[in-house]
Amino acid sequence: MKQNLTQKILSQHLVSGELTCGSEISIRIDQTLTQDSTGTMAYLQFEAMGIDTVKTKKSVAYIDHNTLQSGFENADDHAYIQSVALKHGISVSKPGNGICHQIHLERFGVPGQTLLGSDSHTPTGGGLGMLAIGAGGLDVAVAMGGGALYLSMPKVVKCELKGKLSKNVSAKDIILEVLRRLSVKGGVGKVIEYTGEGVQTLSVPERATITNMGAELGATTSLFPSDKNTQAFLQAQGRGGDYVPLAADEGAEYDESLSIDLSALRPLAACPHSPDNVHSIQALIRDKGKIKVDQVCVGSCTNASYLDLMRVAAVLKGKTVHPDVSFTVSPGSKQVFTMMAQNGSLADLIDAGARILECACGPCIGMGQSPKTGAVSVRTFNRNFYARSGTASADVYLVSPETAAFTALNGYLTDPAQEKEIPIITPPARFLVNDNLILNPADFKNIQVIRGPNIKPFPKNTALSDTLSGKLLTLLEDNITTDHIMPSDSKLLPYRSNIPHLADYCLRPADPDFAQKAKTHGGGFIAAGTNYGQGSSREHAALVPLYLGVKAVIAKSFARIHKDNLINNGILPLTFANADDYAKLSVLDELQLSGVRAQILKGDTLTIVNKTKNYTFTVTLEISKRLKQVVVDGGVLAHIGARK
Ligand code: MIC
Ligand code: SF4
Repeated sequence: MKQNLTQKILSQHLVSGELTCGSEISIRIDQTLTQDSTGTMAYLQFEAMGIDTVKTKKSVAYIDHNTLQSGFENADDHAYIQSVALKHGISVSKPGNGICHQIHLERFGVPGQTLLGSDSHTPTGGGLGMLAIGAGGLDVAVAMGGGALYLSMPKVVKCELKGKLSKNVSAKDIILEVLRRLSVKGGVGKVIEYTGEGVQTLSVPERATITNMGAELGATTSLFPSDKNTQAFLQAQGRGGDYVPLAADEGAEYDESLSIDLSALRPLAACPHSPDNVHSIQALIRDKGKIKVDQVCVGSCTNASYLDLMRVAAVLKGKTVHPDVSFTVSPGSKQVFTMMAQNGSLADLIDAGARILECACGPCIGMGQSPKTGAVSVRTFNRNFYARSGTASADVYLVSPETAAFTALNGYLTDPAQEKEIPIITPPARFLVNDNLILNPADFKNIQVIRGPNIKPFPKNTALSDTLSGKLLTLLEDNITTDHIMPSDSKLLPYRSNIPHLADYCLRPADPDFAQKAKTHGGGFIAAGTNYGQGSSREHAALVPLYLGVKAVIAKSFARIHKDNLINNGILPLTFANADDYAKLSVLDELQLSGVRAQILKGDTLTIVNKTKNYTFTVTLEISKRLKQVVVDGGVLAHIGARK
């Protein structure tokens, strides 16, 4: 049978199941990655599993998110991660080495292998032809221990790229166009596979920009073939031996398809507050006039490659950033940073007025550089969710590096297609390779795990009760993100290993009184619209509600990673059988489910009694038999314990 590339990689890694859409499969995981803001929890969970050494081909613990050390907390987390990782056979990428996805692409990704990462942008590896998937920390901990990843077989969408990008139009504009067409929920349950002659016009880092931001579609992952450009990239990284050619079979079938004419594409921007609120910059200027800009930030795992930053430097060379713009640059990795220092382009950026930040996530996750009140901030990042910048009143636009560079000079949102052509920058024949900030476990013996006072135990669930009752604590709208559920900024990120501290901030951007209500009523239920839990993979968005006594979330639909995180922690992700029932609910209605365990194990529907309004409604829990047992046991750790 003719296979698409997704099917090929999946069948080579298949442990159980059949590749039919929607059915549960499990796959072998070759590599894992964690980062520090999800890593502490993932390693605490890994330790709880009692496994000595990881069973993967390669596992790397990156420290790249929580790098502002304004108290002891982040440094405590770093020390814990470094020691626990080395002890268990995991390589460590020290702070200063760069952003996990950029480094993994440069130094570790292998075409055709599987990668599971405790970060939603793990699909960046798809730019190299890897099947790279983001997940919660617990799933990654299981994979490190040699366990398979269970997922429901996604639909495979063919995205055919035709032609070639025109002047100053960028790979970022391609993914913004896909987001414009498919929306932030358009990719749920799907893999986006890129094909067509346009693929050959894109280098690996450009492909990685596209697969990275495919996370914003809600997609399981995105995938490019492995071809001559992949080979050139790996050779330039001194890893030519990792190259394998990979492509879909000629005439392979896909579940859905779309096609993009690259030559017709114009520079785009995702407007506040959603990555799919995409408009052409030309149209924005036409409709709104000049949009004055206060801040421009270049960086993040989407757009901080050597090519991206060299283009920005080429625009800024010999010029000065607009007087009203604060302009920051965070290189994606030490490799990028050093190469730009050596070839002088870093000097061009500094000279033009760039505020050079360390190579880390930085402003993308609100680790510093929050803009001023009511600011317009133009960023090359991948998420512009409400309040994520750390300034709730700010308007964040997501654009390409080319758009960002001209905007920084002009002081207003600028269409780069109307500016002079940026000289073509060819990928280097040889990147500068120096892995001295990667610690290898083989070089460290008799490691003691360092647990500073910021490392607190995490909440564990117990077997599901047969009767669940309590108040409906909140009624939320569509597209609630995990940034709403568990906000992150420079003040909160240091407490990622301290769930009791985080609890007070749960859902604050969406419902400021939520934590108080949950505490007053001893827990209860959450109800929401479609695509609940989109965005970050942070398991904290399940662990914190668990700590606050949330028993079930009832939504019109869920985002994949968050739904898995809820199940993994024994919270029921229930879907309204009839979406109209959402509107009948009011906050503080008393809800009750009885005979829950038997209902779950026997079928896919459950009945909820609204005791306040005296009616019943039906919800569904359409998950595999295996997951039903997990949730009934009280989550993955309780499930493993119960079955030992
Ligand atoms: C993000 O971009 O939101 C993060 C921070 O990288 C998260 C992980 C986290 O919340 O720690 C992600 O994308 O999964
Ligand atoms: Fe870091 Fe931002 Fe990428 Fe998340 S999206 S991994 S915070 S750079």
